[in-house]
Amino acid sequence: MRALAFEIAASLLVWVGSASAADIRIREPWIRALPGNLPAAGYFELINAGKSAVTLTGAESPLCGMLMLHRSTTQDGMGRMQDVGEVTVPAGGRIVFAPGGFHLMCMDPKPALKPGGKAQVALRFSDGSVVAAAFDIRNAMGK
Ligand SMILES: [Cu+2]
Repeated sequence: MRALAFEIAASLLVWVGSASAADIRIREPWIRALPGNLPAAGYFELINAGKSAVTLTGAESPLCGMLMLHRSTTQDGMGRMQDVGEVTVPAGGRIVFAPGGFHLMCMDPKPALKPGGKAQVALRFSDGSVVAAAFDIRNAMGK
């Protein structure tokens, strides 16, 4: 009886304490391909339908040499980008990755990153889960 109570308590702990990939939704993912070898910025909406916070810690794509988490800011009228190590989405919350703010930065894009195609992206979270999304590849105008 005592063991059973412990098991119930333990499973409850797991249920409350961990977010799962099933709670994470990616809406309208797209990436802006630029001419030449210029870095391409990826945008989407990250929705956490779960009961605990989730933290995005990184991303990768076969079409990018490296995929980084960036945030654009304006300082003294100058646009800047900074690396952000991670982005936390509160329980039931959402974070919008959009021009002028958070974005994925695709460094060293591969030739296959061309408007009209799709880029497979894996988003990694701090609990070890990975969420895959197919990003629409748009042109410099975002079309
Ligand atoms: Cu950037």
